[in-house]
Amino acid sequence: MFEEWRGPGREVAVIGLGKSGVAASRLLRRHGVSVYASDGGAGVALADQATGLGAEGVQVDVGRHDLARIGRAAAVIVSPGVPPEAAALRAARDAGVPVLAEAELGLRCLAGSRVLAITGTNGKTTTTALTAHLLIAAGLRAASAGNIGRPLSAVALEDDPPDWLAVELSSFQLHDMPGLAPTAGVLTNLSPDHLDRYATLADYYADKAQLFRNAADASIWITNGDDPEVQRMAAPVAGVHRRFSTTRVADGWYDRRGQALMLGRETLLPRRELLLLGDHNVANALAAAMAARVAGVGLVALADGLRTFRALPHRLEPVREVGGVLWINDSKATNIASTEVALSALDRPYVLLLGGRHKGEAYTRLAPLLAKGCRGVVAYGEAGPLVQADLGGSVRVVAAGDFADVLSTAGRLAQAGDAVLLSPACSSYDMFRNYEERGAQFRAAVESL
Ligand code: UMA
Repeated sequence: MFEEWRGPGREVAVIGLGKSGVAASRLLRRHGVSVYASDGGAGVALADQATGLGAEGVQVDVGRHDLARIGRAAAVIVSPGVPPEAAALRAARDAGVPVLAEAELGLRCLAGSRVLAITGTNGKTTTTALTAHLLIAAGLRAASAGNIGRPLSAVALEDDPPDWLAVELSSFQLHDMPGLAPTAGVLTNLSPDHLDRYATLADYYADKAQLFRNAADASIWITNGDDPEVQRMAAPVAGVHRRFSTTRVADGWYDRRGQALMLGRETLLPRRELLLLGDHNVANALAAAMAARVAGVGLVALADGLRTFRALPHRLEPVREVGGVLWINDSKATNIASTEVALSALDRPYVLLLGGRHKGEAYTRLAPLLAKGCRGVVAYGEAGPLVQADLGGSVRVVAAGDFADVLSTAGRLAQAGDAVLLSPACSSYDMFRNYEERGAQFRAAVESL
C-alpha cells in the first residue's frame, strides 16, 4: 500500500486534523509517504497542530481544503467527523481518488494485532472497554482503541503494539473500511441515531452493516439476540453466529431466576457481582465476555475480570452512597432515549435531575417510566420550564436555579433507600463546557457531601 503512495510527485491527502488526522499524518510520514493534511476549521488548537505537523514534514492547510490538490492525491485518509458530502471528499470521489477511513489505515499497519471489532448504536463504548479489561485481566497484551478515543493510527505508531485490540467502530468509520476483517465482530444493538448526518435510517444501518462486509465461513459474529433489527441484519451473513440475550437461553444469557450471567450451560457470574446497573449492562457484559472468550480467556478469568470492572465515567456511574442515598452520574445521557435506559436500570425509588439545553424532543415520553419509581424531578437550565410543562401533570416537578441549587434540592427530596440520578436528557452547553464538565461537577459535589 505505502509502495504505491510513495514516489516523486505522489502524496496522500489527510482530511480533518482532530486526533484521527494528526495520528494518520504521523503514521504516513513514518512510512515515508508525503502528506498534505487540511482542516476546514480554524482556531488556536488547530494552528498548534499545524505547526507541530509542519515540523514533521507534513504540508498543512488550516481553514481551507485545496480541492484540486486533493483531486491529484494517491489516496485520501478521512477523519470520522467529516461527512461524505463534504467538498473535500466530493473532490476526491470526482477525481477517482480512493477514500479510506483513518481506522482502516491504522488497522492495515497493525497486521500483527488481532482485532475484536465492536459496533452498535448504544453500549459499544462500555463493551469495548470491558472487552479490553477482560483481556488485560487475563494476562494478555491488549488495549482498546478506535471511537472510544484512541485512534488506531496512534496505536500503530507504538513501538510494540498489543497482541489483541478491542476496537470500537462508529458507523462513520465503518463507511470507509473496505479491508475490515476482524477475528470477531460484535453488534450490540441498532436504533435511530445520527439523523443529522444520514438522510435516512436505512443509510445509517447500511454503514453499520459494513462490519460484515468481508464475512467468511471462519468469521465469528457476536450479536444481540434480543434485537430484531440486529438479527435481520446478521441473518444472511457468512460465519459462526453467537448470540447474547437477557430474555432467553442463548450462547451468552441472563438467567433471571438464578440471578446469574451464563455462558451456555455454565454459570459465569452471579448478577450481584457485576457492579454495573441495568439489564443493558448485563447484555454488554455478556457480549464482552463472549468476545474475550474468542481470545481464549477461560471462565474463571472472565469472572474475575467482570468482578473488577467499574462503570465508565458519566455513564450510569454510581458515585457514592450518602445517608442511604445513592448518587449516580449519567451525564452522558444527552437525549431522551439514553435517559429512558437509565430509568429502566434503576431498582429503587429515585429523584431525577432533568434539564440543560433542549434538543427538540418532548419530555412527555418519559412520563410512563417516571410513574413507576420517581419521587420527584428537579428541572433546571434552559429546558427547565419545558420539563415542567411536559411532566408537571404526571409527576412532582421542582424548579431549581444554578447547579448547586439543583443538587441541594435533590438532596432534600431524596429519602434513605433512594437514588439521585443525573440523567439530563439534554445537552450541557447552557451551563457547562460539555457533558464531562457537568458530570465532573456532579461528582465533586457528591464527594464533598
Ligand atoms: N473537518 C474538515 N472538513 C470538513 C468537516 C470537518 O476539515 O468538511 C474537520 C473539523 O474542523 C475537525 C475535524 O475535521 O477539526 C474533525 O475530526 P473528527 O471529528 O473526526 O475528530 P477526531 O478528534 O479525529 O475524533 C474522531 C471521532 N469523532 C467523531 O467521530 C465525530 C471520535 O469519536 C473518536 O474518539 C476519535 O476520532 C478517535 O478514533 C467521538 C464521537 O463523538 C467521541 N464519535 C461519535 C459517537 O460516538 O457518537 C461517532
